[in-house]
Amino acid sequence: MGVKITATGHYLPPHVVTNDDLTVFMDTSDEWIQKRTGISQRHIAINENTSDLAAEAAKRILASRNMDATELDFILVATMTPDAQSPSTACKVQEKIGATKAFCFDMNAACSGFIFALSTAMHVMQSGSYQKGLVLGAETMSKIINWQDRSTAVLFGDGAGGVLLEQSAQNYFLAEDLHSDGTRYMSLTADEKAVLHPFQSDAPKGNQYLSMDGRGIFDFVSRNVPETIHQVLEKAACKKEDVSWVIAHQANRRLLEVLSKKVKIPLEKFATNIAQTGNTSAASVPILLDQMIQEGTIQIGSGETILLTGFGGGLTWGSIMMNI
Ligand code: 4VN
Repeated sequence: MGVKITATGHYLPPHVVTNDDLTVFMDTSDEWIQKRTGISQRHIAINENTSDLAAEAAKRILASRNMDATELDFILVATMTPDAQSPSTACKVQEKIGATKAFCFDMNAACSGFIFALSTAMHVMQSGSYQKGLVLGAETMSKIINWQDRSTAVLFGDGAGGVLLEQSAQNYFLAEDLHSDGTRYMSLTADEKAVLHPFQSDAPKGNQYLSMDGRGIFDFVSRNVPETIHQVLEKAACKKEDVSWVIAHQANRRLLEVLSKKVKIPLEKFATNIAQTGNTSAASVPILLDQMIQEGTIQIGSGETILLTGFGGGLTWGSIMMNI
């Protein structure tokens, strides 16, 4: 039983915030942000929540395949910024697009969310019980960012992307390698919930904002992500030269340079859109994949080998090798 990606799509909210726009209320500069991160601008959602972005991406995916939402068996949304704890973002997407038959749920693996969700959905489909499903990564990071904190506020943006999975005779997924290290969960926290009941005097107060040990995360990624890339290549019995594109989570351009050097895959094979979108967490990989397909750099059905890799809060990290 095989599974393949048959369509992709993405949606970026129209409001663009440039680095210079940030300097109006924050002590930072376009030069510093570009040099340290590669980011020039990000899209910020105005009057749209995560499910709105995800639903728009979903509509675009279905339109590109000429498929009706009623054909979907499931919708899986990877997000760390859901509209609410309940209902799930995926159920709101279902309502917005009319996917009446689908079962819907969210998954949270922070910036690795799309990789973990794609793996999960692929295995759900390999059971043979489902024909068609959407896997979306969608975030409104702007609502959990502390806009007074220049060390994190300059890094993130909003957006959504995703893929349509369908059953096929051949399996296009070659290998995967997924990891977590919960002992280092403090390295990236966001929207920690307060305990509101009256039975505990020292109840946690919660913290809405994203908080990140940037140096710690950067070092973790530099060490662990080359390893998962090597692992997934080995599991797929592929050579580095077989990889047409590495589509990595867009967290920092300098990090992509570090990864390229360490795994000895040329930087030209590391796709990037961070200059335009910033770090969109779980949405970054599917947004970039769809942009490359739309501009014709990657063609569905070409059989090219693509390596997807994600990493971030949890800590979580992992890779998927696939043919497209
Ligand atoms: C993976 C990474 C990051 C991340 C960490 C640090 C960082 C991005 C710190 C140093 C600073 C420039 C910015 Cl590597 C975030 C996530 C979460 O998605 C995942 N930027 N920086 C500098 O140069 O001073």
